[in-house]
Amino acid sequence: MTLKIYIDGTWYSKEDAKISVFDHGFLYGDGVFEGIRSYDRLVFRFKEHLDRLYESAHTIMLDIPLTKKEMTAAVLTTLKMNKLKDAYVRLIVSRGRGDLGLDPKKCQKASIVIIADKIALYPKELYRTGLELITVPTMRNIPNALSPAIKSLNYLNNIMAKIEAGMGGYDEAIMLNHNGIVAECTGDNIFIIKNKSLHTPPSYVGALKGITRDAIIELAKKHTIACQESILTRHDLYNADEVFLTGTAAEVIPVIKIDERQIGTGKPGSCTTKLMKLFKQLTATDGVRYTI
Ligand code: PXG
Repeated sequence: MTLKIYIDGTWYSKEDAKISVFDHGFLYGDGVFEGIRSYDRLVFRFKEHLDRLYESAHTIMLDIPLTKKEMTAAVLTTLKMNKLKDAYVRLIVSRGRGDLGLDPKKCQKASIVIIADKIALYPKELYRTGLELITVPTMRNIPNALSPAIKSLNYLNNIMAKIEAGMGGYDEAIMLNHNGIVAECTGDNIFIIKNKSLHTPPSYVGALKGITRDAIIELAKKHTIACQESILTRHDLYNADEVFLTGTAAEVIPVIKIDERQIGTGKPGSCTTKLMKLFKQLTATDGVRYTI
C-alpha cells in the first residue's frame, strides 16, 4: 500500500504528493513544523505539539487555516488511512504559494502537509552503549535574532552542525551559543546529572522547548529527582556524572563521551536508565487514542 499524504484537505499517494516551487516554505524556509510520534495507537503529547505549532505560527504571523480541532482530526485520519500503530508524523505549515520575493502578503493561504510514516528507529545498540558527541564550530542562532522557541523550517545551522559531527565520525553535535554556553544538539535537548540533580539549559540560551524535555522534567518532579534549568559550560558537561539527550525521534538516549572526555563511568548511568524506563512507561499510557 502506498503512503497517503495530506496536502490542504486532500490525501494523495506518495508519488502524487507535490508542492509548488513557488511555495515560500521551499523558496525561503518560511514556515513551521512539528515532529510527533504515536506509540501503539496513542499520539504522545498531541496537544503540546499542536500548541507549540500554533504558537510558532503566531509568532511568525502565519495564519493556520485549520482550527486545532480540525488539525487533530486531519492528523488522526492520516494515521488511520495509513494503518499505522507506531508512527512518526511530520506536520508542516508553510506560508504557501506566492511570487518570487520575500513578501508573504503575496501568499494567499498557508499550506498544510501531514506525512505519517513508519518511525525509523535509532539502532537499539546505541541505547545500551551510549552516544559519543562532539562540540562543533557552527553555533546556535542568536536567540535575539530568531527565537529558539520557534520550530521553523530554517534548520541550516543545525544541519551544518550535524555535518561537522558526522565528518569527525561522531553520533551527534553539541551546539554552543554565541557566548560559548551549551544550548542543545541538532534535533535533541541535552541534560546532565551531577550529584543526583538534573540540569538542562534554559530555552533563552538557544534551546527549543522540547516536548520530550518537558516530559522528563515532569517525570523527575514526580519521582522526586531534583531538576532545574542551568547555564552549562563544556566543563560542566565533561565533569557530569551522566549525560543524556531527549527528543521525539531519539526519546531518551545516553551519552558516554563528549569531545573525547569520558562521562562518568563511561557507561549509561543509573539515573539515565531509570528515566529511560519511566519515559517508556509514559509513552505507553499517556496519549490521544485512535483506532485502525
Ligand atoms: N531541539 C531541536 C533543535 C529540535 O529540532 C528538539 C530539540 C527536541 O524536541 P522534542 O519536542 O521533539 O522533544 C528538536 C526536535 C525531524 C524531527 O523530522 C525533528 C525534531 C523532532 C522530531 C523530528 O527532523 N526536532
